[in-house]
Amino acid sequence: RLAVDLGPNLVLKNPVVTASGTFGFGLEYAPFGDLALLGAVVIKSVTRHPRRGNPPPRLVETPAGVLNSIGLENPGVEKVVKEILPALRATGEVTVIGSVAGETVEEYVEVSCRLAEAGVAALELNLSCPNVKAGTLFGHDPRLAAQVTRAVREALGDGFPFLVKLGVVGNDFLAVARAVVEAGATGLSLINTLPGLAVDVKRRKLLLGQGTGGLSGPAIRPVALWAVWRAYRELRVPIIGMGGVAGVEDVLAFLLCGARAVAVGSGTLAFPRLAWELVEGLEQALAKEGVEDVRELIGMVAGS
Ligand code: RRO
Repeated sequence: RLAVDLGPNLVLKNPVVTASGTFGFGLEYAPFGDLALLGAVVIKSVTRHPRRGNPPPRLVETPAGVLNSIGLENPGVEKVVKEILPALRATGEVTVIGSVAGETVEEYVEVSCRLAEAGVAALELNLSCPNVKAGTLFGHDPRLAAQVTRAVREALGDGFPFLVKLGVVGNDFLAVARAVVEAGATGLSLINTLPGLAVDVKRRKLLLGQGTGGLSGPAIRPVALWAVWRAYRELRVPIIGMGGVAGVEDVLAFLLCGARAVAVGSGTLAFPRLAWELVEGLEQALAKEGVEDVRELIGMVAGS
């Protein structure tokens, strides 16, 4: 009842996945439940070389959501392939989606190929990191986005599923989405965090080390639903929807707007078992509504 296909050669056992970056490489989430029961684990974005990330503080909680300024900290693709992916697999039959970031087309291609060779089920090309200098370069320009997508597609060969993750501020995200789909991406991940900042009024000081950060959580949910709905209507490709998912209602809303899978991120800070609860809750909700197959819901929202 819960299986969804997210592209060529990629069937998830259910639509609930973890958002990239939320649990580092997924191992941090393993103490809370069996990762193999989730649709997939999307790992933190990986670059060719290790990166230390931005100066602290890197996380600020606001009533509307969480601001992060991690700055793409990661141990580099070598360590991820040699140590982290094997450790993740040792926990069980986990479906792993690799997330890739970089500063050049060559870096995206190299990291994508290394992760694909290491056996990830699919890739997510992160063209929208808000917290590093070159982070949104590719995701803000349809031509550059298509260029990096085409290069990765050619290197991976036909048939390997890869999605492109986009933000929706400062770019014409639909134009970028159209360009990457034409260039060979098999789907989209929508949305990355939105730009934001928080202020310590007493000290007259910005609260994040780098000044600005990426906002996630309930505040961005309507924006994310809108982006998923727009992209689905126009492009009809598989989409992982994310932004402020906190309950089964939110999962259903994303599916109805056209998402094939739904990622949880900052909602797990308060409820670490959220992802597993959403899988169970979705099963129950479908049974209650007499929906035989979750795929019946995808894109089925009607206007008023
Ligand atoms: O590491 C980060 O600061 C980060 C990344 Br790569 C991203 O894609 N989105 C985000 O909110 N933070």
